[in-house]
Amino acid sequence: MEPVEASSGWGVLHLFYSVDPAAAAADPGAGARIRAAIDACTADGTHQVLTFAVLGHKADLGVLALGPDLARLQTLQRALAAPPLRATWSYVSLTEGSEYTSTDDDERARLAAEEGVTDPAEVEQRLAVWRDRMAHYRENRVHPRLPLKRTICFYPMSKRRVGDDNWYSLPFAERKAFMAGHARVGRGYAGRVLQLITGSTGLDDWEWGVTLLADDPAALKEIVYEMRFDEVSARFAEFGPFVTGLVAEPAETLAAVGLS
Ligand code: 76R
Repeated sequence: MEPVEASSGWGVLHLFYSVDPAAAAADPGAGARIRAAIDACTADGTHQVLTFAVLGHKADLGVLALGPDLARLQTLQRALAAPPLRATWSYVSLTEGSEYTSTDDDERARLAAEEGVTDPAEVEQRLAVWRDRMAHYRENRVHPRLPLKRTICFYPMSKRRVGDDNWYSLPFAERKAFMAGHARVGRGYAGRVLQLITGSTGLDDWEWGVTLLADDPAALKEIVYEMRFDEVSARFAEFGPFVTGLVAEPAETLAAVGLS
């Protein structure tokens, strides 16, 4: 198939499989075949695949694949969905920048209010450094390079649309103020939790996919728990199913799920 690329954002597939033990026993080449399919997807150096052994019986194997070409991601999906793997769930989304990131004016106001910086030359110098940092941050949200943390948690979520708690009927400034509180909680986990928020409105059953990566599984629980008290989550969040897994290189993950 011809490449299919979004004008903005990379494609993201979260794929979940169970392993049929009898089919796996009868097919000793299955692990190598799956590794070859993953290698073919990532061979261009741009598309990335994370594999994880799922904890609990929602699935055995989880695969997070992302990159610019949706056709390439579908090719991987098709190669994996064959015995001894059986697809149990999937989620489709696109990476996205944030609608609510701070603007130059926000940062100018913050410099004045929080740091007392008002001298025009100093403001400009501080803004230049800040713009550079924000450009990197945005680039990493839209075109992420996933690190190999030891654990992963994935769940889809939406913003509520009920009565007075209708996120989509709030004015932009109010939503932005809410999200600033959310980001403050999130930044407390800098270095401990890496989050990837991908958009799925119009693409799958929920509005966002939340992927959390951390070496310490307790950090996954703590960040989600703390977020529950933040007003954005407390008032507006609706959640789908949660899946947790142990991330490793493909060969190790496949061995862990009985596909060496
Ligand atoms: O501009 C930015 O990217 C920083 C501010 C920010 C936005 C706009 C941010 C920061 N997030 C944003 C958007 Mn988030 N995030 C979640 C969850 O379980 C729950 O209750 C919520 C699941 C977590 C754990 C989390 C973590 N975030 C979003 C959106 C889109 C909303 C929209 O557009 O309306 C969702 C659905 C969402 C959900 N968030 C952060 C984090 C963390 C750790 C940060 C700080 C990142 C950093 O500063 O490095």
